[in-house]
Amino acid sequence: MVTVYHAQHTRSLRVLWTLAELGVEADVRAIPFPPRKLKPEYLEINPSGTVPTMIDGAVKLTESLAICEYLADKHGSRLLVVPGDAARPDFLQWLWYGESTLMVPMTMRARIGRMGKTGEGIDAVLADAREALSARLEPLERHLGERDFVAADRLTLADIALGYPLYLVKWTKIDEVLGPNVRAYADRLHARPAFQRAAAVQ
Ligand SMILES: N[C@@H](CCC(=O)N[C@@H](CS)C(=O)NCC(=O)O)C(=O)O
Repeated sequence: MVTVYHAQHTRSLRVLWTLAELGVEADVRAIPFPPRKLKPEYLEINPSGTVPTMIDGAVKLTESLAICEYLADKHGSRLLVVPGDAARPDFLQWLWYGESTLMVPMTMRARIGRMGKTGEGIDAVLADAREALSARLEPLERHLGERDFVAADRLTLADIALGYPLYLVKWTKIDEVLGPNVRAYADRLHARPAFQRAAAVQ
């Protein structure tokens, strides 16, 4: 059984969601966030102090999407879109979009928010990050159109990658950045029983 270090509302949610979609059990170890400050022993497991970490025998991974891909691969799942499939370019685009393009402004807001500082400079950075996020959601809004999923007409890891920043948008109450297609898409993803089970793990 794989071990997953998890903190609620962090990217380890993607891993628990993937496991739930796969119907695979894991030994989930909940840790306080941020472990760098609240659980220094965790640095022996993952010196960067980031969450998640997954251990499977001799394999240790600390990138959420690498872990999801490893698990989907291990369990032969259709959450992946394999090379050669016509949907592969869309899959790659949105898989990476979720962690890189969307998470950059989202993380900026989350980190600053967590520091609890206020002031004109802080407000300007938060507003700029929100503006960037709003612009970065526009290509997704257009891509979704009538689609239910971003690639291959089924749930893939690309949706799980995107579903996390969209969850943070709702959790941090900046839903006004969501256009109608992205909002409906996020609601569909977050209504999935597997997502709800994962999000409830504390
Ligand atoms: N790209 C990594 C980022 C991991 C990451 O930064 N996780 C955040 C939580 S969502 C974290 O642990 N931050 C703690 C810190 O930076 O001290 C991934 O996808 O797993």
